[in-house]
Amino acid sequence: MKRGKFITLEGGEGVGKTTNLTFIKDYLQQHAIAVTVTREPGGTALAEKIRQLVLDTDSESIAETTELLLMFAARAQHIQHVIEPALAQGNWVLCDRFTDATYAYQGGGRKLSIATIALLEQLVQGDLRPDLTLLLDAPIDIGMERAQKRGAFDRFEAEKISFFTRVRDMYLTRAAEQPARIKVIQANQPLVDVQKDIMEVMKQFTAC
Ligand code: T5A
Repeated sequence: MKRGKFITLEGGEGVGKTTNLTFIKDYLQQHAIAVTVTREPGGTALAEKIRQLVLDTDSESIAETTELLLMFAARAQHIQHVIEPALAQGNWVLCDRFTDATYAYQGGGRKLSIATIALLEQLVQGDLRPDLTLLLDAPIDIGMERAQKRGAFDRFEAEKISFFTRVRDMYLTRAAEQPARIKVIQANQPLVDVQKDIMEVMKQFTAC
């Protein structure tokens, strides 16, 4: 059985990851590719409980290191129970956020050590890395405005603009360092144009 491909969607708050996840899933299915759609933090019953813990605004103040370890704890569970079995079966996995989010939010936003994140990445993932990452990038005010329309803010969305500026900068730095894997999509365009750009990337990727 040929191993599936691992695709992740990344970006700041409200840039359109969830909206475009469905678009990419439909594109892959139209090309007869079996796809498993999932998200982080989350993707298994236990990892979804961890998601609730880290996004909940009512919880006790969460230490930054606790937050980092919870992200990787959820990821370890997700990889073992969902991502690896799906890839091994030949399914493609389409994941709403993965470890680039940890570099961006805990590394960039919270200013935690990148070397520590890299160490945990190695411990939890071994050689597993996304084959393709679509980074939806938009000015912070646009994403926040879209996220606001959707309802009450979670624990991350309640952060300050300076936090999101560091998140965005870290994402863009990683995209500049890994241009073969991370494709930047201008997400401040009308949805139809965002999806045209995504389609171009997907055409090239599925042709390989
Ligand atoms: N996190 C996660 C970490 O800190 N570390 C980690 O390691 C990981 C994995 C998860 C939170 O956890 C943090 C980061 C996050 O803060 P989440 O739900 O994955 O939360 O992330 P959010 O960014 O909060 O997800 P959202 O659902 O808010 O945003 P999306 O999915 O990017 O946006 P979406 O698709 O819901 O769109 C928002 C609105 O905009 C509209 C949509 O219709 C929708 O109404 N829209 C557009 N409008 C106009 N033009 C376009 N081009 C549009 N595209 C979408």
